[in-house]
Amino acid sequence: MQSILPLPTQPIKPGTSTGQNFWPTETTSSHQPLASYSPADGQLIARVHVSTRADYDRVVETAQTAFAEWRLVPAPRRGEIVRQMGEQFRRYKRELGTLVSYEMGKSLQEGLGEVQEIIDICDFAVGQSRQLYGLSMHSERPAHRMLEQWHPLGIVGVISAFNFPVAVWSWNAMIAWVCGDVCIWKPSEKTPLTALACQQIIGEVLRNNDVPEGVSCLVTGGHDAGEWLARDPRVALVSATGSTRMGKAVAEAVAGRLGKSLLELGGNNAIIVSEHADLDLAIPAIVFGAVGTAGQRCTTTRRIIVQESIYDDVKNRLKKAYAQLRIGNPLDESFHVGPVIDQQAVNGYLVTVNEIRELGGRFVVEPGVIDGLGFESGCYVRPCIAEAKNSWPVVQRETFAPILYLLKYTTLEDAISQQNGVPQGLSSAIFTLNLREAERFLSMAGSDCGIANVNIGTSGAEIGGAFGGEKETGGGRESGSDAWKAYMRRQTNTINYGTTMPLAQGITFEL
Ligand code: UN1
Repeated sequence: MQSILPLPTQPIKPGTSTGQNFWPTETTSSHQPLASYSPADGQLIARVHVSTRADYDRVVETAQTAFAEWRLVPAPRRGEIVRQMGEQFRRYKRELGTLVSYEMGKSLQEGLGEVQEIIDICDFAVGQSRQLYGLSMHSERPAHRMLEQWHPLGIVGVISAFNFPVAVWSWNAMIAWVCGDVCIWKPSEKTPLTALACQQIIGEVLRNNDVPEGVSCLVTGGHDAGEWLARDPRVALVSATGSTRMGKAVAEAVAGRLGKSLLELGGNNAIIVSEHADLDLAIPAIVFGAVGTAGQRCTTTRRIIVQESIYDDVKNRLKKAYAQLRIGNPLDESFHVGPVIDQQAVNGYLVTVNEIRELGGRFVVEPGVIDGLGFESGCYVRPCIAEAKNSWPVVQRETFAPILYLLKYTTLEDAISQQNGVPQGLSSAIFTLNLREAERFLSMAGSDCGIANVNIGTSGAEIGGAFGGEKETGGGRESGSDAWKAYMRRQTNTINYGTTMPLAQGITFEL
């Protein structure tokens, strides 16, 4: 397949000459540039400069200066700038979606869907820019007024993962910008080009609106760049998406300086399939949830918990559905499943597959790595299904690959306890037409996850809701609902417009 980008011979060093997309041109770097390979065909797409500590410090200083100005821009005006960004993403949807698909390996449909999430959050953020509401309270003292206001935080560091290389950044950045913050984005070292493309796409809007340079910054590199953000007291909030291991390191570093963090980490998402389920709805939801993005969404369906009376029926239907899956180049729309991100991910898949076998797990749909014509990158794996036990260590952890565990239950109570019986708490679902079962699943005694669905799968959350989960998922909420509050600081104000000085709590203090 032809590469969709010309292959530059030198590492890309985006300049500041275009202004407003701050990434320093000069480098004292002796670091190896990042090489971005496509998992679709194994081709080197480009090499990208890695930020040095000196680069990083200059970015932070520029961002600080920009913040002093940006916070004074009225929020609806900031919203108008984000609206224009949404227009740009509409214009470049196909190009960016294609690059996401090529650099990351998800299907073109899903690449386009990811850009659609950016467009949607831009629209949401525009409305939000006029709704940064604080409450007013009645004071207990006469001629006093109490209210709360929400002020911008400052610099927001956004650490994003390879699997949603652009959408997750936008959930954070668009909301942070209408809130009056400035952003420093550290994209995954596996997908630097999509990040560069986003910076280019919004650059024109920032220039046309005379937005100060430093409102949107990018630093590239591996975990040390992430660590700089986490340890830096100049960075008010670090929003990190990725593995639980990474999240724990970020949380510890940020907490060590009493900064704020917003974490969106691993999931181990289950679907309960009740004997009252409409299987015509359940089967496609399970299959897309398990194999979409080659099992590399944090919301991927990893476990299905099936009522024993319909277990064999569900198993057979899934077997049939998996037999129809077409695996191949993600840019070719006739395929359902593309590659995993790299060899490391293939190894992770194989380690888990071996562990399942060692534990005595039976594969209903066999695993394997695909080779031959069209699969030269070595990153194409077969989505598989294994009969397992919820307590197995391998089932308890998240393997970022298309491996689905089939579990059995007797009572709904047992199903809910298996569903909750993992360290993670991101997404969950039940398929049932029984109202009592559905409501029990959604009740305080039901799913313990940040997302709980009825008759839809675990992935594909809309941007309008708050996104995130509990336990090892990290507890953060981003995107819609009132997630904006994490990007602002709350200030409580009391104003005395009277002629006396009454104290609260009835205290008298006579001089
Ligand atoms: C992620 O995998 O980190 O809910 C984000 C979904 C997508 C976002 C996933 N809207 O599947």
